[in-house]
Amino acid sequence: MKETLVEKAKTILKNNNQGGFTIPCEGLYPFQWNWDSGFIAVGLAHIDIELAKEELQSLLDAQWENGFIPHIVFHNDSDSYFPGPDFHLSKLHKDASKKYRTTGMTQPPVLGFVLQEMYRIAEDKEATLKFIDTIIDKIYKKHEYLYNNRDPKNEGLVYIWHNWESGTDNSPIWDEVWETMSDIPQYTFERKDTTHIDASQRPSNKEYNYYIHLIEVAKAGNYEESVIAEKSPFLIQDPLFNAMLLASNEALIDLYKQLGREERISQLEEWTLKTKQSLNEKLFDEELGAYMHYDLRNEKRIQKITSSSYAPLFSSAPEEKQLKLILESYNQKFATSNLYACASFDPTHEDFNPKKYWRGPIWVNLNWLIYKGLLKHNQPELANNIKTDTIELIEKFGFYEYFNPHREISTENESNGCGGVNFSWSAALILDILK
Ligand code: 9YW
Repeated sequence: MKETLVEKAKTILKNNNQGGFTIPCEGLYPFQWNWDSGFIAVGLAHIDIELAKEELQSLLDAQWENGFIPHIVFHNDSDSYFPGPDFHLSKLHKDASKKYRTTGMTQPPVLGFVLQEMYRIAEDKEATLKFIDTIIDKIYKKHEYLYNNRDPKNEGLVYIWHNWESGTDNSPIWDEVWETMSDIPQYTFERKDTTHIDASQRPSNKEYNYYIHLIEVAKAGNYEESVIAEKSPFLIQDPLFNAMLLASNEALIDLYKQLGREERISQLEEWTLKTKQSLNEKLFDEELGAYMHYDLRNEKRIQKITSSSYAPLFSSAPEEKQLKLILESYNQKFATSNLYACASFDPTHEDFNPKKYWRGPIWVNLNWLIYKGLLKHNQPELANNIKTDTIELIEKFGFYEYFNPHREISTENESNGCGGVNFSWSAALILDILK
């Protein structure tokens, strides 16, 4: 059985490879996405480390002059996705890639720890370290960009200005933000995602109108960070995004040490310390036992638990005190016997929807982060549960984009698999989970 899963996963990655980079899902997502490529590189490292290197190189090839690494690289043309390059217009920013059209936003900064994972998996450590030496500074530059431009109060927590930057597009977290945007224009647009996927499993048109508006605000300021910080109605400190930054800082420190290169370590250590402290002091909620999102524009914490709330487990952030509370809330709400782990939104909350994208379904990348995080924090039993659930979901239903967490679903013929099929990071990360 394990062999078949591995073979299937390899075939998906091969089919989604476009020569140098991998698309997340045929038709639905026809370009290169930033954090997808990071997770895909982890899987590719198990198949052929050279493919993993190409994956990262093709993404970094589109890095902007100021260090920014965009969320989508439009290497190719395709009219199966909206909004495409003509809408995003990255050329509005003076430092944008001159080689490729991209978006003007980014995604959770996973690349630092992806390099570390590649090094762990690689057979030829020496050659892999040499490769790392050629690109590590580019990733450092991205971290520098984030800390210098997106942390206006110097708290060690960087903001995101669009829900697409969070990676968790239509999470119920954003509902409160949308409520503050009641006076925005009604845009005319033609969605493509709902031509591929059942609309009931995707965000609504009303939500897309907010997504479009945020990009229009950023474009009006030519994607200049200072204008966005001043004008965007969406300015959030996201626990997943900041946990990825922290874990990547920590990985970069480790890799620079291995490379015998000291010059950037003290800056990375300073950022690491600050981010860790603020995650625990500002974003951790003792009553809910999880890390919260903070709305910087409206100066308030958003009191809802999502799978992003547990992502800091992947970093060194949780101390004994936070860990104890996290395990309590996780066991009480997410790891119950009627559910596969781990739902993307609090299953006990009225906004939970088991089939709607980031409002409840399970995502393999978040499962992988939480699985590794539980191992890091010495919780082998819980880690093993999330591992077996992830394998079972894929084995039973296929390599879907997301899964209904209910173990027993009402109609017999209904599958737990939702969204896109033959999804790249589901394939890539199962290869790592199975090792
Ligand atoms: C979109 C590609 C992306 C992921 C995001 C996920 C979804 C939709 O698909 O975004 O139109 O960008 O939410 O995390 O990177 O797989």
